[in-house]
Amino acid sequence: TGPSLAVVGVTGAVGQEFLSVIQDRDFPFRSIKMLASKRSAGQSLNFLGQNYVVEELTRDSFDDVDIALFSAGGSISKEFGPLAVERGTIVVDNSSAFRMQEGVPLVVPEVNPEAMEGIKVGRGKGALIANPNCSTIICLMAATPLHRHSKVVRMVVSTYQAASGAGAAAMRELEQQTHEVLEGKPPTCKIFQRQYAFNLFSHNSAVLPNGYNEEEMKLVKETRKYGLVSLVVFLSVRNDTDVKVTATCIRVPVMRAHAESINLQFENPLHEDTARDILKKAPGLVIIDDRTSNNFPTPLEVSNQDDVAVGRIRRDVSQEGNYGLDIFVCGDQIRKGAALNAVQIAEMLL
Ligand code: 11C
Repeated sequence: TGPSLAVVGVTGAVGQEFLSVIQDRDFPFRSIKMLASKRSAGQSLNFLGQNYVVEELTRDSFDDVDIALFSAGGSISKEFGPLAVERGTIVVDNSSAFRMQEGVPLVVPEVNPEAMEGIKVGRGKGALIANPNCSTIICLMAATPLHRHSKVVRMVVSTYQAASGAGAAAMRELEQQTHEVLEGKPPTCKIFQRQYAFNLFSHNSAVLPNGYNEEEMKLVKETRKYGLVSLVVFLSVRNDTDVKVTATCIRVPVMRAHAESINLQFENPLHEDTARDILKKAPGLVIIDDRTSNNFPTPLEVSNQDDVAVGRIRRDVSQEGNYGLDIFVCGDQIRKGAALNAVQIAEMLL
């Protein structure tokens, strides 16, 4: 019983994580298709004790598929997403292809579940739902609960992004370079064209005419798609897109979890103790905020974990009174930043 599933890009880092999350959460399904490019087709794969052969993604792959989880890059999503929808499949897409398209819900289940209202399996209708960029998801998991309490008027985000955001090959490159550098050899630079191990650099996405890179502008635009997402529900200010957001995105030599420093400015005062209480109760968050032992979130301890960790919760001393807060978050990029969020969306479709 359950829906018929397809995983598109099943051999990639996120594709593989879709399978672990489906397994961990006991997601019900009656069948599952493992889809990938021609290059990976034919590989065999064991999932839940059963052998599957990876099939080539084609125009006919979606006959009889209720839910398709896509993570195979924007161009594959653009080509095959709409075809799947035509065939009645609900597509949860992890790429940036449809995120800013009007009518496509951009969803973090803890943040704005109402955005996908009316989309359900069994109604015979296909639909597209977009998973936000991982940096946006991880940021909004902490910023939204605070925003619901006291409206955020400006947010300044600085990210420390892991290799996994650039895919499995980038993770392998970081590992290989680390060995090479320690052995005194020149590092092999294929994915980033520069030394990554023992280094950091501005995010590798294209730099735009305004000086921001694409990753930074995703954080800005995706956050504003619904307004700092769900103030919507609590303040009934639908589509309040006036939150000011700026971001600096940096790639750091960490394997699979992103860290973000977030500065928030509020319309009304929000004391740091109140903020801590709000964050403690927020779903999907864990607080690591021990000033005495200087213990705060780290990418390593959230790796392979579902929850996003938040700490360094403190009043911004550059602002009068309690109008500003600084926080630091870490979240597993492949899990909550991609696969887990998509599977949570799929759960809401049932
Ligand atoms: C990174 N967030 O860490 C990126 C990768 O729009 O889904 C994912 C890009 C996206 O590099």
